[in-house]
Amino acid sequence: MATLSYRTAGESHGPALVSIVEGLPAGLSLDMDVINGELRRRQGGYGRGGRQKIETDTVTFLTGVRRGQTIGSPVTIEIKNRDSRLDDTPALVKPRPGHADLAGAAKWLSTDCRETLERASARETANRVAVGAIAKCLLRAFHIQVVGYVTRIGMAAANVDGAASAENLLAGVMNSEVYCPDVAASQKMIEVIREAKVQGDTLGGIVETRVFGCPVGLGSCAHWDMKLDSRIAAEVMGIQAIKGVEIGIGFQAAMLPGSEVHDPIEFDPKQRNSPNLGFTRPTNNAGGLEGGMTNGQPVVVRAAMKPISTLLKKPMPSVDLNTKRADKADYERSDVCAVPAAGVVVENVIAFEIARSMVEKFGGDSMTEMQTNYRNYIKAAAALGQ
Ligand code: EPS
Repeated sequence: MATLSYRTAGESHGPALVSIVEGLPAGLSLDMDVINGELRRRQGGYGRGGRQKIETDTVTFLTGVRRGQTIGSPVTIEIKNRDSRLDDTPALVKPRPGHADLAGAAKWLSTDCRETLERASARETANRVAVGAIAKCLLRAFHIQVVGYVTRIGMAAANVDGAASAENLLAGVMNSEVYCPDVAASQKMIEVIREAKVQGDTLGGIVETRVFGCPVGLGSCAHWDMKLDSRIAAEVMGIQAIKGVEIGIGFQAAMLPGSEVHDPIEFDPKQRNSPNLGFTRPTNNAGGLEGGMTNGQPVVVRAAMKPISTLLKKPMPSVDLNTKRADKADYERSDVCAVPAAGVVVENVIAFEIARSMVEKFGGDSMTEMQTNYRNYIKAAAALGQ
């Protein structure tokens, strides 16, 4: 079975971030505007810190690409760090509650948390956004759109129309400094971030991603680790500061009877040859996934981000790892709120998982082969029954 995979490497203040992506079919056009545009969006969003004023994240392809297209060999991506000074970074001996500092220092037998935090830093998410943006280029060839947005920052919550189109959501996101399609809520979110900054505090929130246009049958119920919902949850939970992941109505399903949770199945012959094969659902509580497989409805994923653990004016109680005496946690330059940026990361790792499931189902060494396989599947599936 053809599959797609990636690894990332790089420290926050090392010379560069790199990723290797394997399994991309040959002949995939890599749109630099899309890839660098996603990196730019990750750097933005109201509430970001000083580092983003130093960096202009852009991708260089070191391998696997010729004249803007993949050639079937591993693709290596480089994103240079302008703030490259790893050897000169100071020791950090008073771990920040909530960060990887304490556990990492003990794990690697050190009293200096620096080496842990350099890799644990959310700077690494630039890698995952670049990889996800490549996945978006692949999904575009199959008219699959992935849209992410913010639904909550601290106590400021948005109201997002569950039936909104990808285009409407995108337009709303592009117009908002916090990447939230609800105009009034965006304003409130900016206010709560501003207030947190004045207080020297930080804020978390909730982000949501919807994937439009997935064909029925991506993922598999054959094995737990082939279920698309399990893979998406693992990818999203692997993002720095994410503490919860929901699919569809998620935890709310536990409170309602089955008759109010499950989405009735209807058939519209006009849509028979489309990715949903004509099977429409008046509701989408399942978030587009049943039995770990896409059911033709938009895939809906929500993630909760905790507030950033580096606090400027009110460092949390901690302990000096050298003296073991009580002290305040160290301060490192940081963000007040990175929820909008996290939304971009979530959206892109989900794009990667959808692309991986597409490659597994439709495979092939080239885009031409993969597109032929896709068309044949829709044709065969649409021809079933009367
Ligand atoms: C980040 C870069 C980092 C942090 C932030 C995310 O750069 P620096 O440490 O030089 O300011 O701003 O990382 C964290 C919040 C964290 O806890 O590690 C980025 O590019 O996203």
